[in-house]
Formats: sequence, C-alpha cells, structure tokens
Amino acid sequence: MFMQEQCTCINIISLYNLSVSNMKCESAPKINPDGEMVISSVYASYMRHLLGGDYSDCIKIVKELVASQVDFRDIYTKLFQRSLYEVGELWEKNEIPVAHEHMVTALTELLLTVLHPHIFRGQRCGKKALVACAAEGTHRIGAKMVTDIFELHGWDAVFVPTPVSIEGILLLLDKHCPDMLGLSLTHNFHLPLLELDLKSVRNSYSQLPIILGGRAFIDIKDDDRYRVYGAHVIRDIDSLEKRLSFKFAVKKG
Ligand code: B12
Repeated sequence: MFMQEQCTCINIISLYNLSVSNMKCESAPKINPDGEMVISSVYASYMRHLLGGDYSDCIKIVKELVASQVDFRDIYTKLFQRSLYEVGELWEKNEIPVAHEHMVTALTELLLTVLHPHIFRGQRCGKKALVACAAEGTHRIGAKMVTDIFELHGWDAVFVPTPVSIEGILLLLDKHCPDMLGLSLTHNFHLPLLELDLKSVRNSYSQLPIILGGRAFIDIKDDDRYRVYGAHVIRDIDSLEKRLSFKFAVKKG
C-alpha cells in the first residue's frame, strides 16, 4: 500500500517536472500590436454582456481576444479595469444598485482566471513577492493584477485575499519571506491607516522593499512621504514593469 502511494507520488512529481520543463521551453507569447484597437471594437459588447451577467458571452469575448494575440496586460487594463471603473461610476450615479456591482465584480474575478494559463508559463527567477491590500481594504482586483504581473516576470507571487489585518500580513511575511511586498490602497481616506501598516511592517522588516499602488495614489503628489518608510509609489502596471528590473522581462509590443 505504502509502495503504491509512493509510486503514485513519484509519478505525479515526474509529470509535474515534465510540465514545468515544457513551460520553460515555451517561447515568449506573440503580441498583437493592434491589441488596443481590437479591444475597443469589442468593448461595448463586452460591457453589455457584463452588465447583463452573461458569463459565457464575456468569456467568449475574452477567449477571442486571446486568440487574436491581444496582450493580456491590455485585456486587464483596457477591458477589465476600464469596465470596472465605468461600473463604479454607474453605481455612484445610482444607475445600478450595489448588488449589480457585486455581480460584475464576481464575474470579472472569474474572467481573470481565463488568462492564467498565459501568465503562469515562463521561467522562474527565484524571487518572491507578496501582494496584499493595506488598511484591511476590500478592493482586491488591482492587487490580483499586480500579483499576476510578478508571476509573468518569473516571480513567485503570493496574493493575499481580502480583507486581511496587518497582523495577518505580518504572519504571511514570516511564512513566505518575500523579496518584495506590494500594498494596494483604494481609498485616500485610508492613507493614515496605510502609514500605521507601514510602521508595523518596518518594525519587523527594516530592509524589505515595499511598493505601493492603487486608486488612493492617483491624486497624491508627495510620494516622498512614503519614502520615509522605504516605500515607493507605483501607479500602474506599465510603470511597475518599467520600474522593476525583472530578470526575465517579457517585452511588450
Ligand atoms: C468592485 C468595487 C468594490 C467591491 C470590491 C470587491 C473586490 N473583490 O475587489 C466592494 C463591493 C467590496 C466595494 C466596496 C466599497 N467601495 Co468600491 N468599488 C469597486 C469598483 C467598482 C471597482 C474596483 C476595481 O476592481 N477596479 C479595477 C482595478 C483593476 O483597478 P485599481 O484597483 O485601480 O488597480 C489598478 C491600479 O490602481 C494599480 N494598482 C492597484 N493596486 C496596486 C498595488 C501596487 C503595489 C501597484 C504597483 C499597483 C496597483 O494597478 C491596477 C491595474 O492597473 C470601484 C470603481 C473604481 N473606479 O475602481 C469602486 C470604488 C473604488 N468603491 C468605492 C466605494 C465608495 C466603496 C465603499 C466605501 C462603498 C460603501 N459605502 O460601502 C466600499 C468600501 C469597502 C472597503 N472598506 O474597502 C468608490 C471609492 C470612492 C473614493 N473616493 O474613494 C469607487 C471609486 C466607486 C465610485 N465611483 O464611487 N467596492
């Protein structure tokens, strides 16, 4: 019985190694230079299906974009992010109820997983990142996108689901010992809480590189305020890719 279990285990490990080595051999994905245009041509239809809660139609559009070799980063920002921002405005103007916004968010989170096979495919660079929402925030999609960008560049990235306390983040830092911590913040009225979180992290980890991003920083001019904590504000995925010198960078365009 033990031998059989051991054998199955070894088989699974060899299968895993085989699939990992296959992934390593894969060449960089081709990217459609007209991706942005392709997305804008389907955006209205995607938005209609998204608001209608039609998962299968949304997934069809996303799969067609992938088949047209549209860069997944463009799908993330110009389709998912843009539509969520628009849904936020509809909710703010009372044109849709909050339940509708919840449905769209859940649908988008499902759609993100469609792109995973195109992200978790490259060589690993031996580095690890941990990405979480600061101030017990609940807006996690931006943080998830950032996690995926790390993965794309060969980092092992741990995404911390929301909401999580700073004590929870510290426990995960102890467990995973990452090379970088990414903190996402949506509400600018949570900026004082972010500073408390940063102080807590610095009490235990004086050298850990920290990056900050999210909607809360859109209108913030004094990034230096966060340098005191050794934290750097990075406003979007493009800047993240430019700023960090990834060892196995996948070039865009
Ligand atoms: C979905 C959503 C929710 C969901 C979130 C669920 C989930 N699973 O994420 C729920 C229902 C929980 C929610 C709750 C609330 N929400 Co809300 N929500 C949104 C909505 C519609 C979309 C958010 C989103 O996913 N955006 C898409 C992502 C991809 O964009 P992003 O976060 O900006 O991330 C990008 C960049 O900022 C950057 N980035 C993000 N994080 C990081 C981190 C690092 C390290 C780096 C480098 C980069 C980076 O990269 C990302 C990719 O490009 C927004 C609308 C909007 N404009 O964003 C409102 C919005 C953010 N919410 C809002 C509000 C008011 C609330 C509530 C206070 C409502 C309430 N009264 O309860 C609560 C607050 C809860 C809390 N304590 O946090 C307001 C905020 C207004 C303001 N001035 O702050 C918005 C703008 C809606 C609006 N138009 O009024 N919300």
